[in-house]
Order: sequence, then structure tokens, then C-alpha cells
Amino acid sequence: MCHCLIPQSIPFHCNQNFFLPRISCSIAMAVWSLARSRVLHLFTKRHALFGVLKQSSCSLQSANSSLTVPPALRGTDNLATLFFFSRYESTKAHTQFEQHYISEDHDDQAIDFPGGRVAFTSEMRFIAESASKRVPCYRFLDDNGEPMSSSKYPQISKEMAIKMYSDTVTLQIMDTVLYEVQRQGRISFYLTSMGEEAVNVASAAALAADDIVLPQYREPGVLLWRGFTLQEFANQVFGNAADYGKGRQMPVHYGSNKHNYFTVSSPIATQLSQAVGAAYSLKMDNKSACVVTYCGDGSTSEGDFHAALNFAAVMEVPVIFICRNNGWAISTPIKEQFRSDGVVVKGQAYGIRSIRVDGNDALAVYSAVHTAREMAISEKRPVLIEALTYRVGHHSTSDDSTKYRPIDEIEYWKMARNPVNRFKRWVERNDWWDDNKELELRSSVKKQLLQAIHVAEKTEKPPLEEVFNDVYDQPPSNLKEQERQLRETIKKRPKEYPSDVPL
Ligand SMILES: Cc1ncc(C[n+]2csc(CCOP(=O)(O)OP(=O)(O)O)c2C)c(N)n1
Ligand SMILES: [Mg+2]
Repeated sequence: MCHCLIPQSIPFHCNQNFFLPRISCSIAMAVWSLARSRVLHLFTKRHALFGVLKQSSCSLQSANSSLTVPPALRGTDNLATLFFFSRYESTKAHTQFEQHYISEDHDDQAIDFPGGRVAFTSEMRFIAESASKRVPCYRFLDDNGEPMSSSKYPQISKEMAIKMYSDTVTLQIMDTVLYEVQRQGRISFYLTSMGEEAVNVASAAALAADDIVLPQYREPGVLLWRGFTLQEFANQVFGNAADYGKGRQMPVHYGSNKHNYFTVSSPIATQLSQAVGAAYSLKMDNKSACVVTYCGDGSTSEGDFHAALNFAAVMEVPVIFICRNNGWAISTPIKEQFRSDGVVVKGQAYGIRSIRVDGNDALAVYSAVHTAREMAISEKRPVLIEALTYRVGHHSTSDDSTKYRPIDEIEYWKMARNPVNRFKRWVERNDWWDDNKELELRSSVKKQLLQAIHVAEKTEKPPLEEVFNDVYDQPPSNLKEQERQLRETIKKRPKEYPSDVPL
């Protein structure tokens, strides 16, 4: 276990930045604009290094596709362009800036500047705000679950494929049932991963158990893959005495020392700089493992995202940043989040090898994470993966996403671009799966989950004193005073205190 992991006896809360200070936005912006110059002429080289990127592009157009397209998107020959354009219209390319970029440089006249040799140019020109072509999106399966021609077959065994598919189905069922349990008022909060099952499970499948995971919150599939049981999930959302967080966290703030999975922390992006610290620790210990941290598109607007990427690049640590770009940060669409070509280009700005991948294609996610892991560990370097996906559910049970986005957009991603159905078609095509197995799996998972919920609901809550434990070795006087006041209040108003929490 690396130095920076918190011991078992202390709850795994990481709501502060332990490892790295925040850097100011202005410094991050300065780093971005300086480094952006490298993007234009180095990009081709990077692609060559990154064979997987070159294998395919993300054309969503499919001759065989019988997919339902939302009315707003009909009447076009190129669904890919239109749909991606509508999601990414914040990006405009200005080719005229780029065309002369390399040819006019006077390589013989250069300055040996700290950080490397820089050629002079007699031409005054500004670097374009974006490249003429958007970074393509690596995918293996098309929307119908058929391998795209020229795609290399990812090394996935039958056993692995079946576990991947079974876990995505389990995640779907868990989300459906626990969402309803919240609606029935039996738990206080819930948040689904619907639409993002492939990023969850396929990325987990590409990792080793020793790799340390620092999640955002929409990645319970990683924990499921590692063997966290339905009973453990249920205990956490009910906040009972068997919950490892002793009921102190909101539901879905899972964590497991056993599975090297840091507890989810609500303040977004804090996990990113912590991940860099953990990866640095792995490097110091010369471990053959990496750290994997997840974030959303919204998190990339936090200063922590930029600090984390910069530190990771400079310190050369084995960390994989997986950004689930799902189009929305609660009600904020990505066109109001950034003006860059999504997230992937930010990696190169900080000197980090990066790839954009179809997050709804389990095999592409698997391949990209698997390759990234090898590079991160063998070359001791960070890697950034931008997974294009879509949050099909509401942000959480505290949200109604139909208030800010069209229902047909949601339906389109739910039906036509469903990552679970796409992967299923591929597994079926290999004769590894059929309807009987499907029925059997679904009924068995439902049965186990309902039983787990029943047990979790019946299990007693942690005693009141636990609210005040585990942070300090010796509780300070102000905490003792708070506990005294709480007990006094309960005595005065016993009816307002939940009867199932032991005093
Ligand atoms: C520092 C911080 N600011 C704001 C919030 C409130 N908040 C919770 S989730 C969220 C949106 C995050 O969006 P994204 O990173 O895209 O993840 P997604 O929910 O789409 O998976 C916000 C703003 C928070 N938890 N922490
Ligand atoms: Mg998002």
C-alpha cells in the first residue's frame, strides 16, 4: 500500500487536497497558451506514436444502422458531424493560422531556451484557438455492435467478455432498483451511471487489482468489477452499521480499502490532485501499478484538474486520467463548459499523451485503458483518456434533466447508442451469450439485490457517537461540546430524532 493511503482504522474520506496546492487559474491559462503551440505540429507525431488513435475515426454513420435519430438531427447525410457539432459547437477551427506553421520557421536561427530549442520566425502569427480537424474518436464496434473494418481485435477472452457483460447488466439493474428505492423514501439520495456502463466496467476490466482507483462518483461499476458485493453496495446506501463509512457519507459515496478504491468525495475534482500524489508514491516505491482517476467534463473547469495534469506531467507519474465527457454537468452543457476541442486536447497542452475514445464502446474503452496502463507503468508517465459518452439518467435524484435538455436527445442515447446493447450484440455474435443466459442472469441479480436491500434495511444504524469518531485520535473540546449539545437536543425533542439510530 502506498504511503498516502489512509489506514483502515480511519475513514477513507479525502475531501481536502492532501498532496498538492491549488495553482491559480491564470497560471494554468498561461501554461495552456504557451504549450498550445506544440499541439499543431506535434499532433501528427503523437498520433503515430499512439497507434490505436490512427486505427479508426468516430464516424457514427452506419450504412446498416436502423437507429432512431432525433427530429432535430434528421435531414442530414452525416449524423456524426451534425450530432457532434451540436454538442461541440463551442469549437471553431481557423485553418489559415495553421497552414504556414512549420514551413516558415528558420531552424538555423534558434534560441536555446530553458525547456528546449525554439526556432525563430520572421512572420508574426498567432496560434489558432483550435485545430482545423477535431481529434478523432477511437472506436472498435460500430453502433450495431459490429467490428469496424480495419480495427484490430482487442485481446479479450470469452470469460472476460462474459464477466464484462454480466457486470454491465448488474450495474443497470442496481441503478434501476436503487433509484426506485430512493423514490420510495427508503434512502435519502441516489445517482445512476445509466448510459456510462461501458466506461465503468470496460475501464475496470483493463486494470489490475493493485492499481489504485480514485473515482468521481459515477463509477460504481469499477468497484463492482473488483468484487464489491451487492450487499456492500446496499449497506452503503442505507448507511447502516455494516457500511464502511459508518453512515457518515451520502449514498453512493462508496469506498473500499480491500479493493484499492478511494471513497468518493463530493467536492468535484479533488480526487485528481490526490491521484497524482498517490501515483508519485507508487513511483517512489517502484511499484508495478498505476493510479486511475475519473472525472466528468464539468470537473475539468475546476482548478484542481489543471493543477493535477500539470503536476502529473512534470513529476512523470503513472496516473491515468479518465474523463467521462457525458455532455452535461448537471444542467450545464459542454458548450458552456469549454471552447476547446473537448477535453483530449488539454492533455497535450500539459505535455500528457492523450486519446479520445468512444465511451459507449466497451471494447474501445478496454483497449485504450489497457494500452494506457502499459505506457503509464513502463514509461512512468501520465495518460489522459477522454471518453465520449452520455448521461442518460438525471444527474441524481435531486435533478430533473427534462427541464434543461430535449427528451428526444436522451432517448436517442438511451436506445440507439446504448453501450450495453452494443456490447451484447458483439458477445452474442461470438456465440458466447443467448436469451436463456440473459433471463437467468437478470432474474438471479434481481433476487440477490432484493435480498441485499432487505438485509441492509433491517441492519441497525451505527450508534450516534460514530458521528464524532475517527477523525481525531483524541476528540477536541469543540467536538465533545457538539456531541453534548446534540444529546441534550435529542432528550428535549425525542420525536424528531430517528428511532433506529442507537444513542
Ligand atoms: C467543487 C464543487 N463544485 C460544485 C459541486 C456541485 N456539483 C456536483 S456534481 C456537479 C456536476 C459535475 O459534472 P461532471 O463533472 O460533468 O460529472 P457528471 O455528473 O456529468 O458525471 C456539480 C457542479 C461540487 N460537488 N463540488
Ligand atoms: Mg458531465
